Amino acid sequence: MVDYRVEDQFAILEINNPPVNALSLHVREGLLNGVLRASADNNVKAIILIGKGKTFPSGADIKEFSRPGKAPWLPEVGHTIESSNKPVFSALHGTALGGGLEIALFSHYRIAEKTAKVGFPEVHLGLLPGAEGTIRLPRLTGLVIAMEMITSGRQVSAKEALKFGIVDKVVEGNLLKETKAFAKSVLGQPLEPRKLSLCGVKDADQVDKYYEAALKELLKKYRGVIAPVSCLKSIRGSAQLPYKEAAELERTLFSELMSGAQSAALRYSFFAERAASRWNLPNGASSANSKPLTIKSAAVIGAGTMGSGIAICLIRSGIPVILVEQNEKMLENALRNIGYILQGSVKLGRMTVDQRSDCLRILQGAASIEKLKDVDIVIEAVYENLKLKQEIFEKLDKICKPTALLCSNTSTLDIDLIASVTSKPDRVAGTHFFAPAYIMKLLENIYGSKTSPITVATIMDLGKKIGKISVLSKTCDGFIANRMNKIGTEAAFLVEEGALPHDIDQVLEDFGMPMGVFKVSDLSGIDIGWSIRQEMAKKQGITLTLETHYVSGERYSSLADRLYNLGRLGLKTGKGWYRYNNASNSRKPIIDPDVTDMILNHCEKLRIKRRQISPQEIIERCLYATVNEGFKILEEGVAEKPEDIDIVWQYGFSFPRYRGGPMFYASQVGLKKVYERICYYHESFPYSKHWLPSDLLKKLVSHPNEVPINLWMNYTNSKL
Ligand code: 3H9
Repeated sequence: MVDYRVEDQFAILEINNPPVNALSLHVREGLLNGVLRASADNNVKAIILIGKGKTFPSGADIKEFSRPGKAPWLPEVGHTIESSNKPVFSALHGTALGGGLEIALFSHYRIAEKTAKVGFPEVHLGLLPGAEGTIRLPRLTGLVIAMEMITSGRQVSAKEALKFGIVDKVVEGNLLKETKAFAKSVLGQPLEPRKLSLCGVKDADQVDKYYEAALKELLKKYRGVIAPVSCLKSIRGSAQLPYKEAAELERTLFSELMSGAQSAALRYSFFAERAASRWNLPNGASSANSKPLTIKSAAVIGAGTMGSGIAICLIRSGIPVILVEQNEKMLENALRNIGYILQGSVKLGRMTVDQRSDCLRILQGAASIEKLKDVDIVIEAVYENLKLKQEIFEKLDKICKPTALLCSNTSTLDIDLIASVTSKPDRVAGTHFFAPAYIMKLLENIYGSKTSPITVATIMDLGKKIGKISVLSKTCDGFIANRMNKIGTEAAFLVEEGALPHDIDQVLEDFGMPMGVFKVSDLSGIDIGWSIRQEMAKKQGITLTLETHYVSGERYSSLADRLYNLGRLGLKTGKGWYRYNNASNSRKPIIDPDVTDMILNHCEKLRIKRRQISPQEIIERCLYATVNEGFKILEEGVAEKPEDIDIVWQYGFSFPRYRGGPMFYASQVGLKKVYERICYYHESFPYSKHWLPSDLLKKLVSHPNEVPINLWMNYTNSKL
């Protein structure tokens, strides 16, 4: 794991632990022993630490954090490096992150290859740099930069690291050779001034001022998240306390974070995100044995908000797009709008003027689908109507080349029904983007019963290429995301029973959702939900009225229909569940007594007895109903693993990452407790079939050993 050799009187300790040279036990042992050996060797004048392969260590081994650890610990290795009687040089390339950067900060000198990046990403794992990174970095950079780098987890370039004083030299070419050359130029110089444990923090007298300012920012930016504040406290300690005491404080704060629920959820999320990109189909095909096709050109059908957003994602990644729209005026508007959106990206510094021009150069509009005969993939993004989509796919089937993939951006419709009108159903799949498509990171890919592994591999690969987090779902009504989301349904019932929309929104926001469900509904438009409900009623041959309380034996709330009838369509009309001050163009929701009156009136008419509803009940009703559906989704194989579900929620619905996702959250509450509450609500609300307990959840609770323990279960703190 650490190869030791001596060359030109340099002991080279080459760290070899692919893929990212994480500082696992054997690496720590190798470094410790290597430094001791080199320090005792009279033929060695200096020691060089370098990473083999693509990077210097990118951190501690995160997998080890969930197991009982073993010495030597990283600080011990670090102090052995610093107290060596020979100068130690860290030669950085790739990503020198977390514990890797800490090792470098224990070294006497740091040389970075031009493309290297350094940083402390621990905060993204709900941690702080726990091997004295919070004590050492401020000694090099001063407090302000250290606070910014550590609380944000930002990676900085070698050039910036040189400017901040983190590295001593940036080199090009052969890193080892350049490090040796640098080392020769400083050999013989005293080591004491190079030991950060002996240095002070130069702007220590300003610490209170910097701390207060940074804290204010953090509390605003990361509501409810613990780690950034702990990072800040530890950095404050570095300036206020003697080195040893500061290191002790850091260790205490690190241990507190490590044993907490937020870090468990964030570490789980790190691996869940990577696990979601791996997939297995029931027929044995998988990401490991299926090769994607190369997509060199694409078409998007429908130039509405979704279609335009999807086109942006593709052209931004260099894939030429034909945007098809029958309505020429709409097409013109869409092309102009795309130009504006990209202009906005230039203003925000996310792309250059030239990159914008390159994007627009590979975008062309077309009024008919006849032009699509050569494209590699078509993504249809028209109105959510099965008949319309089937007509389009029937035409595409005749026009496109036989190898072209035909995809639909449907958010609910059965892919098999869409594929059934084509002669090549193996080439048909769903690519469900989330609005706004050019911002939201999630791509929910859907396979039907005939979709081929190559098609699946290609859309999963395409997601990665266009910078999305792709998750695979089997086709069903609503797929993973929309099928599982019961928050809106339960929230409406809770309002009927006694809560008010702003009470529910407050509880959900306190839980960590960026926006409550009623605010989201106002933002997207009350008419959207109304059309879906009308469509559903039409299909069932039912007429919905404002007094409808049950539909096909299922409880139904007509509260949102009342809003629709009043013309309260949300933000766009200045009124919805809330009121908005449109005169000042404000998007700030204001509680509206008219809505309260409307709700009370509705309850009176339907003779619903209102009662006091606790925040705990709001969370349970909204989330446990969702979790129960999540288990059904697993049971039916719609999602392959709980990680896929949680990643959908993090990236599709902004579920707080520090809670892991609904499935992980449930496991932290305790599955037994969640199951019991689901049973209780099932008894209380027999007319809502989403409370019918999932068989899989029941089995997990009663016979845990029969259910395979997966990654998700490894991370649960409370187990069952
Ligand atoms: C720390 O250092 C604490 C210390 O301060 C104090 C200790 C006392 N450990 O992301 P990729 C795996 S905390 C274990 O796809 P990329 C990853 O799961 C740590 N495994 O590659 C994946 O496995 P698989 C602070 C790790 O090129 C594979 O490597 N450091 C670790 O897109 C490839 O990963 C961090 O938080 C790890 N540390 O990106 C850095 N890192 O193939 C976390 C990666 O089975 N890592 N793996 O799915 C990263 O940010 C990115 O992986 C990196 C490379 C930028 C390095």
